[in-house]
Amino acid sequence: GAGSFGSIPLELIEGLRSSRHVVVFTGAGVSAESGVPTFRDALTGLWARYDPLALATPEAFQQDPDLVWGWYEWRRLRTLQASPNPAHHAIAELARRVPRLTLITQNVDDLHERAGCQDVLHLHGSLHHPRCFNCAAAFNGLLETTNEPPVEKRQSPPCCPICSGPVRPGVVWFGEALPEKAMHEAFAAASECDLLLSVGTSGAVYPAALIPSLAWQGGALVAHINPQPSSLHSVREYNLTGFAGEVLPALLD
Ligand code: BJW
Ligand code: ZN
Repeated sequence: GAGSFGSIPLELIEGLRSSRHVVVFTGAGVSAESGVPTFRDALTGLWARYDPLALATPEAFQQDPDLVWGWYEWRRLRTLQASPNPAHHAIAELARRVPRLTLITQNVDDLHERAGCQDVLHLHGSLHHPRCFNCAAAFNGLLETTNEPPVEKRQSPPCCPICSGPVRPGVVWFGEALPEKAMHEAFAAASECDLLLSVGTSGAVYPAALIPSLAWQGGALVAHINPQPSSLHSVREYNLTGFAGEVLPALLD
């Protein structure tokens, strides 16, 4: 169907109908309509208000663990208050309609899971799986789940019960390797799929940003769903310019 973003090219509608393996690759924009801030949007993005080098690197955590832990706790609690939006629900519905769907996300929230998607490949980890900074053991202790609107504040991370090292958020910081299994599966799926939907990502962060190009290089159709159009490199690449929560449900009509 046609929405405020214009009409969907017939090639894409037919590609989606005949596709045996669809990959959906998401970034922060898919959660924006749930009220979870993106990173690089000019006014509302996290990096417009906070310095990534002071918060999203292992060095920052070593230097000031209370600052970094408190900031991620604030984000984790805000995420717990958010709910999946029509974009998350449309992806879950698409997964039920096509023979095979691989969902790859750069997001550290759990909104895809809460919309009913299983086996999500989290390339940049999760806010909800903290681990020890020293020995990497998963931390299973209790963390706050308050419903009060929290504000970011310094707070000491819990101690690892195994080595007493500081517990860190289970996300992938700048300069850190991506989780090997998720990355391998994501690259393989992108290379062999028939159609890839890239939703709400600026494509600024590597190696994740390579994923759409692996798909069109492998002969798949690629559609970018984003209010900011992407530059196109292949005749198989399209822009569906608009909000994920509007474009994705329309794609299923
Ligand atoms: C909507 C919308 C709506 C809005 N609907 N759309 C120079 C060149 C190349 C690479 C490098 C370089 N210098 C350094 C590097 C490497 C670095 C990197 O890529 N840096 C670039 C920034 C230059 N990469 C790394 O460090 C990675 N690791 C690595 O390379 O390791 C090497 C290694 C190998 C072996 C051993 C050891 C090391 C790791 C990268 C980790 C990224 N981590 C973050 C933070 C996670 C934790 C946290 O949450 O705090 O991940 S950064 C941040 O960016 C987060 C995101 O997942 C990631 C991508 O952002 P995303 O999702 O695209 O969001 P935005 O905000 O950028 O875009 C939102 C989009 O949505 C916009 O386009 C909007 O228009 C759109 N939108 N509303 C649809 N309603
Ligand atoms: Zn430990």
